[in-house]
Amino acid sequence: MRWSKLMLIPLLGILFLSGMVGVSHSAPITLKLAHVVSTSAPYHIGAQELARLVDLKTKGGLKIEIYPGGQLGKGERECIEGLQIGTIDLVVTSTGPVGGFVPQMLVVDLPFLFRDNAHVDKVLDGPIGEDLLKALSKAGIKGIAFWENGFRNLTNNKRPVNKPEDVKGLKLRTMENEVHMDAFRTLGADPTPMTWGEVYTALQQGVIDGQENPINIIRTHKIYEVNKHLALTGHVYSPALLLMNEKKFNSLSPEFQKALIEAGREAAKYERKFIRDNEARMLEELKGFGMQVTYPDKKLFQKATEPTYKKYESRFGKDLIDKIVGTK
Ligand code: EAX
Repeated sequence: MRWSKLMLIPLLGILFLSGMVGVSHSAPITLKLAHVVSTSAPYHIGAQELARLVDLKTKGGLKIEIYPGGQLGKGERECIEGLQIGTIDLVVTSTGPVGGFVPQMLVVDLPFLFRDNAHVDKVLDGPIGEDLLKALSKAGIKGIAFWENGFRNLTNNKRPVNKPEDVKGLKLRTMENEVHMDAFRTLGADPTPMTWGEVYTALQQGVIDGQENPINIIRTHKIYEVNKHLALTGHVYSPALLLMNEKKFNSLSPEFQKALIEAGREAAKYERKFIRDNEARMLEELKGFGMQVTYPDKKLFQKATEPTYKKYESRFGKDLIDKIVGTK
């Protein structure tokens, strides 16, 4: 009996349907990513780019579902706790609360440690940043990449701030970060640690007088509606982090792990660029919304917060701080 080519078609059909030929498509793995900021904020913009890149690099094998605005945890500390127990897979967070899980991460929150964006990128994308990411493993956390929150500035409802003395007596919300709290105590303020999700209402009700955050957070969370004065102190550079539950990361194939790391670092550049490209526009918009902006002499604030430096030098090691400050 002569096999005609035509007879092959139903045979291939049966083989294909039986899964013996054709491309095998196992179900995609979906990772839950949490952050606490609005969908207009840079963390969200960066997370969307991360999801796009991961999907591309894994040909749809790995998907990221983004849960914005504190849906999976009111504050960043709660999100990191969820990541540790595995209810959340990925978190984008400022380094603020991370020092509570891995104390040496607090070093990056020292006032005036970073000179400018170029200095930030050199340190955080180099061996010092790599070591800090690796240190997160002690807390069951995989540090994928340093993203950006930005240089923090001071807002309040009481008075314009032009010099350190103007901060005396202000009831200021800080992140749950002992270095920030110490710096503001040194300035004579009354620091109150609070998760991000409660800050707007606390300002609205006058429970606190002010808070401090980068321009992009002040703008995208409408802080201008509840705080009149903005002082461009730039008192701390606040890195952000893309974190993952380490067990979950290790359970992925080497190809997916590589794709996630690559995508996380490419999205870092994208997110930082978004912040830096939009900072001037956002500041003008804040002025348009009626914020009274002052430009204090940063050197005076740097001098006034030096005691915090001295206090933590012994904690983090003078050599690490000198290495960061000395990075050109
Ligand atoms: O990470 O809590 C804060 O002030 C953070 O800067 C904000 O949530 C973005």
